[in-house]
Amino acid sequence: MDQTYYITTPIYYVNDVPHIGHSYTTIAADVLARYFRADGRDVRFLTGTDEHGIKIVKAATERGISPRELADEVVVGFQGLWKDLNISNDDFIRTSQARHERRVQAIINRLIERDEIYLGQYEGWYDEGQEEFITESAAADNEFKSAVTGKPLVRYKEPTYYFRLSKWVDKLIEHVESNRGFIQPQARRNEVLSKLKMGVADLSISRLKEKLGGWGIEMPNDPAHSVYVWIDALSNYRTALGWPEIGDQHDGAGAKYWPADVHLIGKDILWFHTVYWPAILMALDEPVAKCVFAHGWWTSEGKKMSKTLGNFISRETIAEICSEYSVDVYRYFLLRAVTFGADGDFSHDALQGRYNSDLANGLGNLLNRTLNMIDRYFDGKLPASGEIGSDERIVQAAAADLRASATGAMESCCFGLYLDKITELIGATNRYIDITAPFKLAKDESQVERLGTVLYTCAEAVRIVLTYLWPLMPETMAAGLEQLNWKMGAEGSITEAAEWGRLTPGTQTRKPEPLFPRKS
Ligand code: ME8
Repeated sequence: MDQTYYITTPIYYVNDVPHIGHSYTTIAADVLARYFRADGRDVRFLTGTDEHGIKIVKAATERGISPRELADEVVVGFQGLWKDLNISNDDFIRTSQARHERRVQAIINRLIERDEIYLGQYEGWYDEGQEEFITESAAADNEFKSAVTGKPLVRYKEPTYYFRLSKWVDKLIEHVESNRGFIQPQARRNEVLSKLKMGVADLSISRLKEKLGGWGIEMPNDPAHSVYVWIDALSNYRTALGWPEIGDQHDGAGAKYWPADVHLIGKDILWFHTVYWPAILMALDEPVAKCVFAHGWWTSEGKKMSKTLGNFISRETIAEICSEYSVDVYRYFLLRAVTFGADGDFSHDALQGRYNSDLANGLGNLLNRTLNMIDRYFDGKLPASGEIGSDERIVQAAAADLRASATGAMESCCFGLYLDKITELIGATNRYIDITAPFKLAKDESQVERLGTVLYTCAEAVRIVLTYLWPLMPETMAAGLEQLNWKMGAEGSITEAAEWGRLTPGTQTRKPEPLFPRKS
């Protein structure tokens, strides 16, 4: 059976419009999904929208429309952005869909059957922007304001159903400690562990339905209550696969793809994914996801994004960036500019700098030089390689190193390492051209075989670079490969295609059309 790969993004709230931050997580997930699909795995890539909760209700009320109308409007923006950005998700879940709502109720019923839920009374603080219950001491530490949005916390006093979270703390600690890869990067793992070791109270998992204007998923045991939005939302990762099976149609994906290989998230929602979600799964006697990877946050032009500051990178701003450069350049920049896991800043200067150095001067130039020389010296027909020596071996070793590291780098979401290996191969090939000086060899007829070896080596190196950059920049890399008369995906998996020597001598290549014209 094919090896599966299940990757998810957070499902995004529909109270506000999509922006660069959402695009970052989704692009990263898309790159992984494309890589593993191209490498022959059976991939399921899920994204979607989180449509319940008090903040959606309030945003809709402010606009004078219903929460459903708001959700229906905003979801179009998210789906449109994913189309703009060439996102290859296999499914898109909305938490207001019946397939999800019925399964969330089935999950709650199972928890009730297992005596994991009891009725109590909540009195305390709530962060409505984050949809999060805040302990008295954490509230006091932050002057009763949200640590994330800075808005005042709200005092709640109401009956609520609790999930016996405290009962699972020891098992959670043990799980995190014995599975080093479960929380990535490592610094986040330590953060979660130390907070867990301070003790965790039971979790309120319902809100009074009347306080949500009736918007939400009804608790199956009590129509006066709605399911707390985070329990509703986290369940999406399994309900989208048709689990639990409740008699309606499903395609067996629930058993096939779970446990997920990666939940990709931003650092803001780490606790929910590494404590609440696995505890619920443990209480259901179900396996937990293999990895939760929390990436950092983007600022814009050096400041936290805000509409009033004018530095908010909305779908429209992303479209402007993509029309000035391209969708692929935007995708590349987000993953190249910062180490995955760290915070980053988006600036037009940094984008232009990266574009010119990595893409126009580095990769674009290498492809142009190679194709130009094949065109000029061999009428566009790829020459055969003669005997190779130590100069060729250096380039081949860089290609072999990239090939050997690629899958592991992607498995651990190390885009930085993956791209470093690509950059090393580009650098090694550009140096190789400087050392072997093919334009000088071309002047000496007795060196025609040597010239062939050099150009074959360059063409192979650049083909392998383009192949590995394809998951990040699918359209531009396919166009570059076409100039080499090579079709992505036609020659087996990405790892197979990246084997040295796959290009057939005699292949007719094209005159180069610059993929990345220099910008000034
Ligand atoms: O939290 N930089 O939804 P959300 C980088 N519905 N990433 C950012 C970002 C920024 N400045 N701002 C947002 C929710 N993100 C819940 C999730 S999952 C079961 C429920 C990204 O719309 C990042 O991935 O607030 C973050 O985790 C997510 O958007 C939060 O999206």
